Amino acid sequence: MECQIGLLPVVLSALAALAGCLNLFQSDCYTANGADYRGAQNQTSPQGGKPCLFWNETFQHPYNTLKYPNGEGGLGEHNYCRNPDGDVSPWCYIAEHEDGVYWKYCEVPTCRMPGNLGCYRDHGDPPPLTGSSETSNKLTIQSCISFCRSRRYKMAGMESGYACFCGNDPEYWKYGEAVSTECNSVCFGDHTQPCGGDGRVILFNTLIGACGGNYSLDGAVIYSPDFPDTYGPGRVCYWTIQVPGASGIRFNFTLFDIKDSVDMVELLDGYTNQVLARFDSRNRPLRPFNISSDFVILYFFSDRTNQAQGFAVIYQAFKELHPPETAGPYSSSPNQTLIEVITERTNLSGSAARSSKILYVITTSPSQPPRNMPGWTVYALTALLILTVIAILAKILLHVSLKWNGVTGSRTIGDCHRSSAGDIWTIFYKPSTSISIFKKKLKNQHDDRNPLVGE
Ligand SMILES: [Ca+2]
Repeated sequence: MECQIGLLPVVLSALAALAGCLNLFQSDCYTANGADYRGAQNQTSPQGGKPCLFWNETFQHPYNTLKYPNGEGGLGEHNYCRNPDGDVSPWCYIAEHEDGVYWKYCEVPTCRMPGNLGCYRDHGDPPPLTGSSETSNKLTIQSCISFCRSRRYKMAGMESGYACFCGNDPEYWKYGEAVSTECNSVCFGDHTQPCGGDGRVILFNTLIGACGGNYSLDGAVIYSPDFPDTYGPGRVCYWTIQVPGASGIRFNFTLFDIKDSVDMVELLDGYTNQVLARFDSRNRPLRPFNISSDFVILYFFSDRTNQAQGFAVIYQAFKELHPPETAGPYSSSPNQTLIEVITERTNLSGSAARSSKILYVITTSPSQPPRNMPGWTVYALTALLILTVIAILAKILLHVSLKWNGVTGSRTIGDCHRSSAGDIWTIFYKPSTSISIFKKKLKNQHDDRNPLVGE
């Protein structure tokens, strides 16, 4: 399953990686940490890994089918690798030996989200990516990707949880690829995401999580804005998918997490801008479907509240009269495209009423301010703006004076970590510097961050 993308020129490799090296539809994971992995690997590595224990026999540990009897997190009467606690990668319990290790991360080669180019060795001189770089105590995969994307780099790499590298280097692979479990350092800004390791850089295509784009490849994966972080508030994004010569395009939402009914995803006919399908928290895309057009616009909208993970959608253009058949119940009528089925199921009159509003948003500037603003609102906003500027200036002055006083002190990373959350600080990154701020979680203690508990 390993992709030989390193042998291709960089642009091609980046595109091929996003298309998943032709394994687009076989990838088992579309989240960055494999929380959606439901495959059947039952040892910690495909070659010579330790066998996993059955989840219905691990009652001495917090994660077992007695505590989670309804398949939460993919647990069940099996011993497959899973990630029920929002860790950075799938893992499983193993038989405990005298060394005290009773769980391990699983190296699952099929569980690499499209756009993740892999985990690579970094000896530091030169680094695998030689463009811009930064360090941050709030690093997430997307904060690094956004940093690199804004500088027009095609690849972003994270290392040791807090370092971010950008580049277009075609030979990023030349020090060798490492197994995915060597890139399992948590991102300092989000402990559920993997951000490389000690002397290991995890690389991503910077198209991931972009707000919009133009696609003309036969197939690709498109992620919601800011992915794998939750999508931001007030996002208005659209992507064009135009594949000349195609008779239709098949869509498959492999991930869909939208929590309120205002946020939504729509598919529009690229030529007429007619809304063909709308999905939100109440109307989820349950199965793959086809659209009989070679030009489709994907549209996403979020309001100010209730952000969520978002979506990952695979599209694949087809040219033959009958599309590649993997369809489920939607294909009950062979001459009816799936989008027609969906349109039938949707309340068309209601859709049409809301469509015009949406098309207005698309065809006009999304950031257009509201009109007919009362005069007092302008004065209030101006006053607020002035106060904000004063506050920011005061904070900068305070910060500068603090930094001036304390810059000669031997401020360690540990100190930095304990400093207040709003504090701005920088680590000077050195490859192969061993840092272990975060303790490994204790699986024999109750973990309050447990996403399955949901409290
Ligand atoms: Ca919302």
